[in-house]
Amino acid sequence: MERLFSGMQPTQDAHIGNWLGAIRNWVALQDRYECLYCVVDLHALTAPYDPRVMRERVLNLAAAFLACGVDPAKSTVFVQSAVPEHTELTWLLACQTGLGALERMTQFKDKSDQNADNINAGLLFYPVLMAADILAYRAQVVPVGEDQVQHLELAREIVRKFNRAFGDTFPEPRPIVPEGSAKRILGLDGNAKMSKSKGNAIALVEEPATVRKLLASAYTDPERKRRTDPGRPEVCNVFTLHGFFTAPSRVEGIAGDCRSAALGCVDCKKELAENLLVALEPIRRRYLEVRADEEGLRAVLAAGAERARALARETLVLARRNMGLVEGGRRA
Ligand code: AQP
Repeated sequence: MERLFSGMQPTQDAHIGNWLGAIRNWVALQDRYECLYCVVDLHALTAPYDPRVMRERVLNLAAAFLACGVDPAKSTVFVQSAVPEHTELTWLLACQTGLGALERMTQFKDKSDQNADNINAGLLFYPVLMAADILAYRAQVVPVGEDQVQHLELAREIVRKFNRAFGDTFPEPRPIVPEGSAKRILGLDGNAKMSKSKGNAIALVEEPATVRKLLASAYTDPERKRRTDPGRPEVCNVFTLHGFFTAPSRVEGIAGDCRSAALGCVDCKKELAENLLVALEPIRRRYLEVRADEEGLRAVLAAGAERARALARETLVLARRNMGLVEGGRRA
């Protein structure tokens, strides 16, 4: 089986965009690849955060992975900072990465705009750490969302440069877009990508009353000002979300009723809220169980970290040796 790596940041609790665009696919990929799924807490340090809540967020996100069906018996589930080889490899790779390439990354530019008062070097190094995450396991396959394509391309470039300079060390990781994966779910503002940090998200585990309230505030077709105006489902994010949570036969009916104004936005959102709640209920139930057993959750993460570390150590021995570093200085 080929090896697959994917990670998610514990910036806030996971949302339905993370589920549709990533975690849901991870579950399906477990039977086809040897999967490593990681809570990438070191990446999350690049944005301002409160150290008192970070620990909770890491455990919440790991619990969300399991609640969605990531199975530790099939996949290695762990926390990035528990495997220090990620940061060591980051340095080795950084010395093979052009500064200009890092400065050109779209996400670096976007995040620098968002954090104008905290443009830290970690933001710039983010793609190198991401390359290290993948290459520490010599993973061949990476499921990517739209916004990670550029970073993965850079990781491939780093591999080519590294292998040219030091001999064949890493495989070039190949992006895969899993079947049926949602490329870019928009937030409740109907405009920007649903993001943990943008406050436009519906959390994966949320009180039903909050889900209803949040959806009631969701933007729809901006040109539909009155209840009697015909709507345009093709530009409406609420309609797009129906596509994921409502039976296909009913989705067609909603499109027709929206266009003819037989269905108003308020009722359309209410219907979506109920369907969304049905889909999320089993995840929520399982999440509450997993999260209540913190000892069990920590044991899963400890076992995952141990396995991940053994793999990463092997890679680091090879990388250090190929780079000409002295081997005797530390235990392999
Ligand atoms: N809106 C989205 N639609 C589809 N897929 C999405 N993903 C995130 N948002 C959407 C996918 O989730 C995975 C993990 O993302 P991440 O946590 O590493 O970082 P992100 O993409 O930056 O997610 P957020 O929510 O936008 O986090 P913040 O606000 O902290 O930056 C990725 O596979 C991503 O494609």
